[in-house]
Amino acid sequence: MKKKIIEALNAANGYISGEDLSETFGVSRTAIWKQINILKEEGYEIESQTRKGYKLLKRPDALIKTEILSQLKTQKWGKDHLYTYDEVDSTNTIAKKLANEGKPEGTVVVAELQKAGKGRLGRNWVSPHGSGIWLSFILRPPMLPTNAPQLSFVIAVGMIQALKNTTGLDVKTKWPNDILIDRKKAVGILTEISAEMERINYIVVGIGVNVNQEFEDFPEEFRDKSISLRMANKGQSLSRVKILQGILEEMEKVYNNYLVGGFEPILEEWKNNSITIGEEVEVIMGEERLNGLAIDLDKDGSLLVKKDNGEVEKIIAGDVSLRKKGGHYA
Ligand code: BT5
Repeated sequence: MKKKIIEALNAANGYISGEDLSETFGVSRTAIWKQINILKEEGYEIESQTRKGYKLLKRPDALIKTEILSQLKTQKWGKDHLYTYDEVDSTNTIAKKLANEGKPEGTVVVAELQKAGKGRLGRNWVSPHGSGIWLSFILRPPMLPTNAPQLSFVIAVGMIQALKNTTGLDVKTKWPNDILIDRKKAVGILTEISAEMERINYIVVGIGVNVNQEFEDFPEEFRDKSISLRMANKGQSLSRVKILQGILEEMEKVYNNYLVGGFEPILEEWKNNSITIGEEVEVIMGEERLNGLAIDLDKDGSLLVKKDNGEVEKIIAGDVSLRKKGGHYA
């Protein structure tokens, strides 16, 4: 009902009377008035005038259902199973719980704030209130668990296309699935899997997008390695709702294309947008460190690094830093 009222107010492009709304939706004027009050509490600016009715002045850039669902052009994702929260420990934890309860592919969880946002390998992901997109979704790909690493690339390609479409910024992939702008991290991706030997039960993909933070909002220890879309957009803030919609739409498309068309086109697209290939890199794999030139990706997505002695190493998993005079970038 709230969503319908917002759409009606939006379409009216001026005042619309409580009576018209109540007739259109077949509910009492008091019911309409109650919904309007809830919308105001959610951050919508709505003017009410005794004779004229209601007029929508401003929509909030809040990750709430009414906003996300309005004009969301996915086939399925986020439509029937969308969970929005003001505050959570981690959206991935919630998505895993929902997946264990049997929620379907395309179930989406978003929060305004994460108190214990997770990075890979037990690291943390800083997720302040209202300035980023902290998102997780459930996948149930009909494939062998051994192919699951391919999904990291599918997700990265989906993100690149979504961010290009919605912001026009020059976004790049860093192996395996960071998204960088100006060589700094704008997006982090954490993929968690539940599988048996021959079947994937589910995959939860967690994506953190720094949208409207300013330089000082990042903790000092990784300020020089992090960036928000706003910082890259000459300080102009961006609509998190529009970007989230773009992510869901593009991700659903890229994922479905991958299920039909296979990994090769994904890998091509990843490489076309990569800032890794051709760079001097340092790879950290547990205790081990390796330096060399990133020359290509293997057809399974592994990183091929040519060492100084000319040998080529195939890296299946690890943390890659791009080397630059005087320092390293994460
Ligand atoms: C990642 O880990 O990049 C995966 C981050 C995934 C976050 C999303 S948010 C929604 C979902 N729910 C969750 O709980 N998580 C997912 P990793 O490659 O390990 O990078 C973590 C490192 O990046 C940290 O150790 C910091 O150095 C740095 N970092 C932390 N917060 C950051 C931020 N907001 N922006 C840029 N860098 C950050």
